[in-house]
Amino acid sequence: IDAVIPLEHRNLWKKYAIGEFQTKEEFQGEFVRHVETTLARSLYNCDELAAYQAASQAIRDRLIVAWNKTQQKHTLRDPKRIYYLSLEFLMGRAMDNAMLNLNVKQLTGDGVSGFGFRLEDLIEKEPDAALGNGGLGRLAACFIDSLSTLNYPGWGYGLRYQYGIFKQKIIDGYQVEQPDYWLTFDNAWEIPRTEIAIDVMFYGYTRKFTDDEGKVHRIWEGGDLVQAVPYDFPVPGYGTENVNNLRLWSSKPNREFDFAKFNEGAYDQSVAEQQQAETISAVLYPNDNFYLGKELRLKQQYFWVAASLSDIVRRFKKSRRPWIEFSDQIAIQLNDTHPTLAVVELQRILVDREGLDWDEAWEIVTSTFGYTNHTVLPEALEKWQVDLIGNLLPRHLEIIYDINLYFLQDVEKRFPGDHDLLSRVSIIEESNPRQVRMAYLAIIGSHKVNGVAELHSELIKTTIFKDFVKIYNEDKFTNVTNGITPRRWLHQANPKLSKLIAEKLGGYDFLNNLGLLKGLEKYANDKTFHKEWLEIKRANKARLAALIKSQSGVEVDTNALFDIQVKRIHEYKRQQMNIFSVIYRYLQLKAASPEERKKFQKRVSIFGGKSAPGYYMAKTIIKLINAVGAVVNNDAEIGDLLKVVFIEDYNVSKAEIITPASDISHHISTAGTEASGTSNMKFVLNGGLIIGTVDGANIEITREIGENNIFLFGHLAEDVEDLRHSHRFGHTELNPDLQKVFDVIESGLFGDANIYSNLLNSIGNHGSDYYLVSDDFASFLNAQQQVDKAYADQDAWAQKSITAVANMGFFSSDRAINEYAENIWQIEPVPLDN
Ligand code: 7GP
Repeated sequence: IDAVIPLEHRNLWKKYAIGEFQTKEEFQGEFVRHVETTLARSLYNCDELAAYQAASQAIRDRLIVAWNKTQQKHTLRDPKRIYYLSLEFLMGRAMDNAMLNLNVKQLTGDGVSGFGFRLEDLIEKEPDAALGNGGLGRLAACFIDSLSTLNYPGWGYGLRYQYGIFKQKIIDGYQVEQPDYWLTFDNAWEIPRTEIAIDVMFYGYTRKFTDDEGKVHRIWEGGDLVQAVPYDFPVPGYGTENVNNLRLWSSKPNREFDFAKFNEGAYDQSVAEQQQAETISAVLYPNDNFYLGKELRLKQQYFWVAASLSDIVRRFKKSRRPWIEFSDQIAIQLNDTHPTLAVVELQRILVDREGLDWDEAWEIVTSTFGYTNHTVLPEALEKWQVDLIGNLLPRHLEIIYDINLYFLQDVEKRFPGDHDLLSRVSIIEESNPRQVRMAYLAIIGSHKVNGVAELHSELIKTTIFKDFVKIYNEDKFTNVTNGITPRRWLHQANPKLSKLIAEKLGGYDFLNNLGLLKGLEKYANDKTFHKEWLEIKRANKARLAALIKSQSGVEVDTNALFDIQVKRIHEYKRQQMNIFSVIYRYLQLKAASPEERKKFQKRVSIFGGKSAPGYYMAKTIIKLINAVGAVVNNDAEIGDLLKVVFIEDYNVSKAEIITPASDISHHISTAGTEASGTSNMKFVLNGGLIIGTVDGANIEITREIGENNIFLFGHLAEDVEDLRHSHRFGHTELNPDLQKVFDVIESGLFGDANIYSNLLNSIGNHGSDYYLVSDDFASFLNAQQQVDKAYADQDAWAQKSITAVANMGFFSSDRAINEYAENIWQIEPVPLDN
């Protein structure tokens, strides 16, 4: 490349190249320039928002320089790349993260304070990039952080929703949804790439034609075109100059077909079509662990997959390598089944457009893709109606049929006469209406399938994908236990703890090598260290108490045990069981004499999380939590002994305040239902202990930190089927303590009992109690008692907490990404240039 650019140009360029900020004065100069030129404001009307925007522009400039360098280096070296396809990236805020990763937080703080601003206030001005629902989307965000930090050449591909996950208001105790228009002000953290717009087609028909050599082809034509415009989000690594890219697509009307209508004078129609095109990437579907068969969602999926693959293939073709090298150069990971159409699209590109033979193309496809499953819940598995796909993507449906045909022929050869097996594993479910089973298509189209925690990866092999284990080699199925980035979830969220750990370990290396936390173990019995440790927890609790006060007006005592459950509201996550136990505690307090009461451990029971807008049961649970809070928090007899708060609009930036403040947190899904969980890891990493079921990653956390440092309870996954069966056929009595709780709810203590009757009837009154709330209730109450007892001895508690943190190294997303890189993607880090 250098050879074609004259030396004098190169030198001139070098002379003016932008470097890193060395001093606060350099930053201040850039800050003023951005206020005056980029924002067209001045000293006299630079408010906090403008100051945030100018500061972020200044930092973003530095980020972009590093991003450019990284991309140029990758273009030059042309290493194998990983593309992570995820319909959700729950990024949260960018500025704090960028400052920490570029190591300019101190000088930025000093810089803005020179103009009378506090950096903390500016950070608060940034809206969350909330382009995800929960665990799956936040995992993707942690993963691209690790890809950058570990110098892997990796891009994320997703959608640039104009509306992220809705904002949650609590009105009269109920969840009310408000739109999250996060792009009101210019977003400094994205770079529009209008010059690389890609056409994506929908509808139309397929046509058969025979070429000169007599070969029969099918092509797809006559459809509507929509444009995909990429927006690039630089993703900085920590302790490296490497800055990877997250490319999010935005849908725009296709200019050509628009103008035609416009010319004909069909004015309003052309405008309507414009708006329709923009609808595709307008809004994130707000469901977590739940599949909804809406056409617009299918459009989103294909739009994003088609644009991403076209981009990937274009980049590959620039290298002029033969097709056979495609999977030596490219790995694509499917984050759940949402991008499964990519399997079909790549096959279509290779066969219909590039003229490869079916088998040759299929070999390339299957060695390129890997598929990660994130749930075994049946209601979350995608099954698209055959007719819906056939109408929107007629050629893709043909290809799906062919993939299925060849697959079933193969199965038939290996298991002759097993017709049951054939119908069980067919991609097409012969139901009415017929459906395409996306998970099966993803398995058949990938070379590796993984679950996200050990138990989950075992469960998918023995339940939902059992037949495929028989058909394929067992080692097609593997496990990669989830992880979290210690940069955001320790260093950024809990700067005090991060600093204390750095002091003890002699530096911040643990942020790149979380195993080094092990070095804390020798302080586990050190009483002075306990004091420092608990002091930080206290400070973090005070920070959360202030948030609670400002939001709900409730004052909480930071001496109380902070007991937290924040995550999406879902029956399987069992917030209902938690609030029932809080009611039980309240009843016990009320029944106790004033003397006895004093012996109770003070608690603040903190809940937070969104319900899917159409999820009636989850919404009822939110209402119940708020109603209990209204009664308990205003009971003068109880005072600080028990408070119940629901934190409105739980999101990433609130999680950064909530997580470090926890003494105990709840991860209490019915055994076998939570694939992994990742907030469990965040809480323990921040010195909070957990009360949990033997489910998901709780099991591996226990293995790592020791069973004395976690409060486990409840039935095991292997017992769940039998228990459910017994509910159906036996007559099972409700747990007596739970019955007492139901009785007071039914007495109207928390408002009109009718509001809760469906919730209660799903458990008691011959309800199926599918999530085993009653079966686990006694064991749950017992675990709560153990928590109270343990908390009474603060030194013993600190020892548990420190020991737990010291052993959390395994749960870094760096470890997870290294496992994917080695076992699934076969990619290597690209070393830094010096
Ligand atoms: C979640 C799982 O529920 C959670 O256990 C896991 O930690 C997380 O993925 C990351 O792997 N699943 C979803 O958020 C989800 O919507 C269905 O999965 C597609």
